[in-house]
Amino acid sequence: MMRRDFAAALAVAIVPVLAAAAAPAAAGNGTACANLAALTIPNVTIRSATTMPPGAFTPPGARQEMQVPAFCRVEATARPTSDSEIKFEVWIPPVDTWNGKFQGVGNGGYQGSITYTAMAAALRKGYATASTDTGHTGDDMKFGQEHPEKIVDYAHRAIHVMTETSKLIVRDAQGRFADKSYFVGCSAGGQQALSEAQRYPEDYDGIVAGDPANNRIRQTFGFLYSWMATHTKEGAPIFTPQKLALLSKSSVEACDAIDGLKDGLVDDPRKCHFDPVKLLCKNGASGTDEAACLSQPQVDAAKKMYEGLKSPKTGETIYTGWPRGSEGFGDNASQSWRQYITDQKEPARVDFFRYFLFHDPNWDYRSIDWDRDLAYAEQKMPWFPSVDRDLSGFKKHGGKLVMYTGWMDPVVPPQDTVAYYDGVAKTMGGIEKTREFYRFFLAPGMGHCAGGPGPNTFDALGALEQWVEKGAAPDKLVATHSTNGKVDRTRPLCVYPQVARWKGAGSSDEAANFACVSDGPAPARKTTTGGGLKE
Ligand SMILES: [Ca+2]
Repeated sequence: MMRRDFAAALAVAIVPVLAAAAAPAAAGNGTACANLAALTIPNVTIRSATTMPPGAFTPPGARQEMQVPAFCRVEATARPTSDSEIKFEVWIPPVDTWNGKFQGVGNGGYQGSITYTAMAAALRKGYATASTDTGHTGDDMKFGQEHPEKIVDYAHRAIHVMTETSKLIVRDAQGRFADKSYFVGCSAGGQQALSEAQRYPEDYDGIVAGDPANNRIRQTFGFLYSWMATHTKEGAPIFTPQKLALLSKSSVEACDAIDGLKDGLVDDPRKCHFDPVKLLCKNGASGTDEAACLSQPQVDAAKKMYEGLKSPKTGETIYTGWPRGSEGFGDNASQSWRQYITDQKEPARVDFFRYFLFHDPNWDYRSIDWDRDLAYAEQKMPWFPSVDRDLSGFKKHGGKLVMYTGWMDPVVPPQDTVAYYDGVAKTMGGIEKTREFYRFFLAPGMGHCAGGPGPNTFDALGALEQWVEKGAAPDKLVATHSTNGKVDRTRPLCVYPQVARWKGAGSSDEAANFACVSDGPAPARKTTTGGGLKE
């Protein structure tokens, strides 16, 4: 329904734009930057089009400047509905430094702002690039109150409208359409990436989805449950950061060797069943011991966090728990349960319930009925998450999708990302057929989108481009880990469900000494009864 409206809008949009581009300029030439402001695109206002010199650029609202090459900066606002106010920018390199490609970049959290740093990175590599504020300002959710269309803009429409319109603007500026279009995003950007593949399969030729927060309704329920599990009835946090770090350290120590290599990394935390009761403080513990042990409420809270949210009615999992190792593996709040769970004064994203779902700013999270309210949310807002397992539109378009996630992600549990991929494989005719267009890479010891003790820096877009442009599908991504800016470990991230195994000789800090192999009870292959994947 909505998709068809957009197709119609695009058909209308192309006509005047192409006419404008073809008329005064010589064939093959683009429109001068400043003249792009005169473009007429239905439901879009071009606010400015400015030639920017190379050098320092300070994004609106930022304190720090960035270094950028010369580009044409287009600021625009799209209003696909009367309630919409989707701001976006398109940055276009001069035609002689353009790599011929378009890159849409994603957002983080509920971030109502343009992702300038990602745009600058894309521009430096020669891409024309675009980013949107997703239709609202600021990282809180009050914008949704009385503005249902703005929630839809945030959920999936803004990225699509940005993409569709930016392609036209780039075409005008350069005198031709981009050869290939890519989308790159992590976290909320990963959700946007999967949303594009699911809802608007023709927007992009290649998509990178990192640590995708695509199961957004259930993740929000998971945040609420996790907050209640890790706080007292009075709302005091049960864990200190030190206890979270103790849990991470103890989990990894207990499970490091399961994968056959003692390297400080747990290849697959689903195989780790470390019981936090082993850290329970003994009676009469000294002060020193107390720092290295857990109280009973802490043990109980950790167990709930690992187990995740289960339906009180049926016992079935509503949202998976967080993996062992993700509790507190780094000094930053984002490298632990702190940022989204234990440091929060109230459950993270509780405003989803207040402003998006129940339209009641006074809604009390203690009143949650997990089964009833989940059913209501999923029935009322099926367009909010991006959990459609049928990617046949994207496959038919010839699109390629590279997804990655960190096995220590404390924000989006990697088990949920695995479950989504397995679900797609089941829907799309098995894992082999799915791998023809959609590949998944899990990074042991990596946190949310970046960081962590495991190798966590890799070129997913580069691998995707080889696939899209040369037909070379990636079997692995070589990842690096750095300390103080110096690479001290490299390791292949293998295409799921393969894992990296040390060959038994040479340094275990060098990727060349690892092979990608099938591991343990591999997902069920085709059987004579036509089985496919197990859930
Ligand atoms: Ca290990």
